[in-house]
Amino acid sequence: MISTQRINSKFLIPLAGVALLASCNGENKAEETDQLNILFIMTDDHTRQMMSCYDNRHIETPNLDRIANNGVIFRNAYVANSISGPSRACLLTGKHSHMNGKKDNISIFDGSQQTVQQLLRQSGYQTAMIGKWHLDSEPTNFDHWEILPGQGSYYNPDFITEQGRTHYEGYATSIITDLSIDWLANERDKDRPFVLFLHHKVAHRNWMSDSQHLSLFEEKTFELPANFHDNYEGRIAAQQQELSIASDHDMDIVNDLKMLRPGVETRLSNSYINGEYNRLNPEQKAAWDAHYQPIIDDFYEAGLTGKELAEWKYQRYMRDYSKTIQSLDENVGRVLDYLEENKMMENTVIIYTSDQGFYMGEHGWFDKRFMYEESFSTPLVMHLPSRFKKQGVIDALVQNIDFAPTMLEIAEIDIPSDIQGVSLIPLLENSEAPVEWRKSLYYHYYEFPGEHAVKKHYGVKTERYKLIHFYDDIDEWELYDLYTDPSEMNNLYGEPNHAEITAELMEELRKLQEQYEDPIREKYPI
Ligand code: SGN
Ligand code: CA
Repeated sequence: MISTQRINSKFLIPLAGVALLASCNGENKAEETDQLNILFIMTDDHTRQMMSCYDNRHIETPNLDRIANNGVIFRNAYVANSISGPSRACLLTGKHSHMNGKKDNISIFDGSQQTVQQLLRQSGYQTAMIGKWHLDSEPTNFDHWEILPGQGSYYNPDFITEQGRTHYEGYATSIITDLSIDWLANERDKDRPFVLFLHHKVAHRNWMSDSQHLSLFEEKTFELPANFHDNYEGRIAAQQQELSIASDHDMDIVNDLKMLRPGVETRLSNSYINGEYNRLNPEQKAAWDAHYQPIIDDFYEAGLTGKELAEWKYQRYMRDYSKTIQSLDENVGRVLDYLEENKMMENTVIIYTSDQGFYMGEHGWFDKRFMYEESFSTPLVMHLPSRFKKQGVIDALVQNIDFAPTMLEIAEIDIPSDIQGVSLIPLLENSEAPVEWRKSLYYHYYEFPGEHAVKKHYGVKTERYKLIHFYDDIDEWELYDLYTDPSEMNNLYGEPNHAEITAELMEELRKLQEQYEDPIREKYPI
C-alpha cells in the first residue's frame, strides 16, 4: 500500500532526487528513505510572549526563530483545553477532550484508543516519545519511550522506560535533548521514517535555571504588562482565580521565587525544600546558593509590601522563566545542528509548539487555563522541506487537534473520519491560492474545583470576537472584541450595541458544540 502511495505522492521527492542529494554530500549522506520524518518538539508552558519571532519585548530565542525564519510561523495557533494532560491527549488523538476522555490533569488517559502514533506505526513509521508525557497511563504504540514520571524534575531527573526506572545527573532540558539525539543517531532504524515526540519539561513551574544560566537576565528590568494591576471589573470568574503573582498564596515566595531562609515557612516551602532544592547535588547546590543568597538577603532586608512587592515578584518570575528558555533555545539549536549536519532537513518536518500558552504578568497572572489569549494560544513554528511551498506567516485559525491529521497527511495515511481536527497541509502547500478554512475555534476547560481556581468554561473564537460561558457553580458570559480590546479587559456581554454579534456567536457556538458532539450542549442548550 505504501509503495502505491509513493508514486502518486504530492510531497515525496522521487528516489532519484534523494540519490542526487546523497551524491553531493561529504561524510554525512542523506538517508535513502523517500518518506518524510516528523520531529515534534513540544515544551511545557512556553508562551509566545517569550519567543522573539512572536514578541521581542522580553528575550531573544535565536534557535526557535531559526525554525520560523526558514519555515512558517502560525500567528493564530490555539489549544482546545489549556492544560497539560488534556492538551497532550488532543495532540495524540486529534479530538477534543470530551471525545478522548482526558478532560483534566487528574483523569487517566485511555491509551487503548486510536492515536496518531498507532496509525503511523501501523504504516511503517518508527515511533518514539522522549520527555514529559503526563498522561498517567503507560505510553502505547511507541517503539521507544523514555518519559518523566508526572511533571518530572528539572535537576537530576528520573525517567520511566519499559525496562524500569533510569536516572541521569544533570539538567532535564539537556538530558532530554541528549537522549533524543542519541536515539536519532544510534538507536533508530535509518531505513524507515520516524516520528519523534521530543517533549520538554521546561518552562513549567517552578522555573529552575540550569547552573550555567543562573546569572543571566539579572541586570534586566522586564517591561510590566499594561494590565498587570487589573481589577477584573466586569469579569466574575477572573475575580475568583488563584493565578495572581501578587498573592502570597498563589505565587509562593520560596517555592516559586527561591527566597529560602531558615525560619521562613510558606504554603509551598516544604515542596521546594524536599523537592527541587534537595535534588541538587553538592556542586549544583553550591552554584545555586552562591547565586541566590545575596538576592535572598537583599529581599528580606528590603521588606517590600503591596505594589512594590508584586512588581519585585514579577521581575524575579520573568528572570527565572527566561533562564529556563535560554537553555531550551540552546538545546533546540543542538537538535537543529544535528539534523543539518546529517542532511536531514530535506526529509524531516520539524514542528515546534507548547502544550499551551502562559501568562507573563498579563492581568497580574502566571499559569494558564483561561480562554483568554495568552493561555489559549500556543506558539507554533515549523521547518518544512522545500517540497512544501509555503514560507512565512500563516494567519489561519489552527488548533492542537490539527496535529494528528497533519502528521497523517505528511505520512500519506488516510485520516480516519472520527478525527475532529483538520490537516494543516493545505496551508503549507501553496502561497498563492486562497485556502478554504475554518472561521472559528471551540474551547472547553474542565478542571474545577482545582489548583488555581479557574472556573469551568467553554467558548468560541473567531478572528475578531470571543464569546465565553463560565458555568457550573457560576453562570457568566463574556464577550470580547479583540480588534479594539486585545487584552480582554472590557466584557461587552449584555451591551445592547453588541446584541447582534452576540447572537451570531451564540449560533456559531451552538454549531461547534453540535459538530464536535460536546455533551455539555444538553446541559446548557443554546
Ligand atoms: C502543578 C503546578 C500548577 C500547574 C499544574 C498544571 N503546581 O500542579 O501551578 O498549574 O501543575 O500544569 S506546582 O506547585 O506543583 O508547581 S500543567 O502544565 O502540567 O498542566
Ligand atoms: Ca503545561
